[in-house]
Amino acid sequence: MSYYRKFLWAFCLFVCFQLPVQADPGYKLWLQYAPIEDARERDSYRVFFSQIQVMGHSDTDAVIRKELQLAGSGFFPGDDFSSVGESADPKIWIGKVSLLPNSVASAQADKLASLSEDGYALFALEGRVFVTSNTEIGLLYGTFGLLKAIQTRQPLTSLEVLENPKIQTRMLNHWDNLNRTVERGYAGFSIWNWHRLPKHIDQQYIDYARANASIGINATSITNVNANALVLTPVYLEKAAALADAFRPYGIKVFLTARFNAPMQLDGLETADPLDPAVREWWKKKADEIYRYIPDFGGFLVKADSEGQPGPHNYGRTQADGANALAEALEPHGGLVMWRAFVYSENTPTDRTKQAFDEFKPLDGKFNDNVIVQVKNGPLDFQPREPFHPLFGAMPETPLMMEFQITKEYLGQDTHWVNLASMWEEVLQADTYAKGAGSTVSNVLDGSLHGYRHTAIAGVANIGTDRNWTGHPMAQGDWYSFGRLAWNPDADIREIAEDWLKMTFTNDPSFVDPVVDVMMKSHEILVDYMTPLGLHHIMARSHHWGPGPWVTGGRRDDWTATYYHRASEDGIGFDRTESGSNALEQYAPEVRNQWRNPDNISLDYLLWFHRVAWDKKLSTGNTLWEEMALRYQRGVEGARWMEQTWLALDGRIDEAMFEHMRSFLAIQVSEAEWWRDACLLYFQQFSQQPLPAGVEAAAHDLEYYQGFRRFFVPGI
Ligand code: GCW
Repeated sequence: MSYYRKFLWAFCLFVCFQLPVQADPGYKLWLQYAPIEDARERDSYRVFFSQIQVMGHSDTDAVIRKELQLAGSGFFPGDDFSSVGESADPKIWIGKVSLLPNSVASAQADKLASLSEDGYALFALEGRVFVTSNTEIGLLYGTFGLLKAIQTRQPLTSLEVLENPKIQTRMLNHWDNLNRTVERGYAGFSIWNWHRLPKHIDQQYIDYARANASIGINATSITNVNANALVLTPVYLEKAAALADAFRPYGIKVFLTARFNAPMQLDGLETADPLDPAVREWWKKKADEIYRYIPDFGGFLVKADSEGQPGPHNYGRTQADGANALAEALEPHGGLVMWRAFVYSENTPTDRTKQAFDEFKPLDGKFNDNVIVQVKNGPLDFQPREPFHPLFGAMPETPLMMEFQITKEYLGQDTHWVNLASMWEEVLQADTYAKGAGSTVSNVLDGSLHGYRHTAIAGVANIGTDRNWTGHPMAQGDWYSFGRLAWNPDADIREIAEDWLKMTFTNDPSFVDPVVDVMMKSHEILVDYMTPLGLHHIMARSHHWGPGPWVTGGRRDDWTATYYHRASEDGIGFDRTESGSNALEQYAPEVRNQWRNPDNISLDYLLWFHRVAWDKKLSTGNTLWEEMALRYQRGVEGARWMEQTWLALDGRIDEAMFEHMRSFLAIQVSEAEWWRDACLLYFQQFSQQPLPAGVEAAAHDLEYYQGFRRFFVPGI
């Protein structure tokens, strides 16, 4: 080799080692544990972090030690954390309440007495920090609480935290198929690599468990509700068991989706009739078998009699008959049935939004003790804005759980930035008036309103094989917020957003403040450019991406847009008052009275419940047509403002992340314009009025938007 070549080689090697390893901050989610840059802050935390004692030696304690090691090496690069947790003279003490030194226990008696299962306390006393709980999992949650305090730069010497989860089962629902496609998934394929399971436990499963435990999620249903019965066979149970084993130290239980006719599909029974003794026996044997693989199996999540899924209707039985057959099988093992209320049929002539209530309300009290009915946030289907589901507050004898959709099927899928917590908060804080004013949906869910024996909440996961898990970097925040709201449905969503931003990106207020502001306004902005004034279900057919107010005809009327908006020259909107479908009667009188009058109802829900003439004057002083056009325009301007706000943050965070967001925001702005233009051109055919001043005209004609085709949209 010539001298010159040798030199070139040496130079290349030198350069390679100098370059930072290709950063992939997205993978680490909110558990970045970035170095603490400010020297004074670093020193003050290091004093504590260098002397930690973890009292226990269970698998969960091992997980705690490992997390501390990871966090320590991140916060204080270069320090040695190989024996973290072994300090004999601790500055941070992590252990169960029963092991607390007497003097500490008596000084904190009140706090400790109010710790419920898996709750934790963090407090500083005489120069030490204590992390304590009654359970091992509570200690893990407490450890994550401590790390969050450091990540968000809380001074440890004044820590005073008492956290009890308000909802017992806080779960993710994966709509993941066994072939690894994900229904309504926009972040790649399923992270469950069934082919390599059970022998290979990917690090990603562990990181998934860490992330979930850090926000208190304690259950996961790993397969699609449009279920494949194969998951209940030994080949797959062995694989599911391997996942359950990996998740156990993190306090996460595995649930599976059960296909209602599995007895027929798997073992050739002639029927799946839930009242047939052979069918009941089949489910019992199946449950026994599952518990041999997964001793702490959580239970079944079931979609029945909906969108082609088999169910008790096939045998003239009720939803309670169906749920109870499975519940009876799980009961001896302590398992739960989560039975979805998303039941509707094109053959039922009533308004689709009424059908779940009509079917389930009369069954209140008829479900076995280990059944929870899982209800979507609104009566239709995860639209950008829906009123709360009328079943909340109407089933005092049957535990109801919430189903939110974290994946953004109807909210821009993977490229729009919208903080879903704002939408969820609106529903959680809605007043059902079930027991007078203040009977919020959150109080239904946490069991305080009706004294439910089980409480639960689920979010349809937005997780996939994308390097950053969720496709959109900001969609990680939806996963995070879901966990925090599942733990406490009354938590402050601004605080949640701030914590998440600080943990994920930076504590720099010149980044955090404007971004929180965008997050808090983003939902309203999206609603404005997609479905203002209570419009709903006006998206494209089947893949649901982009506008499709013209969608009509086909196999099912209740899957079209015209069924819902009913636009004509006289006006627009679905009359759900007494003169129409009377869906309003499903709400408590106080709610009904607020909403029945088109002049009193919030404009946000106007066209959900009312049919309104185009030239009706609204409270804003605009006609309906003007208001609609102005809101679409306002939405577009909002999206542009989000983009501008982001562009001004250049240089404040990781460059690749900044660029990722920049390009997504450009997509969001152009899609907001697409929604506005397509919808206004379509509705203008009926309103027959010009666009009001300030609303930009579309670049193309309606035909162009209607002819717009896209192939292979993900998620179906
Ligand atoms: O929103 C609809 C989706 C379906 C989904 C269904 C459900 C899993 O378009 O993809 O199926 O809801 O919630 O069951």
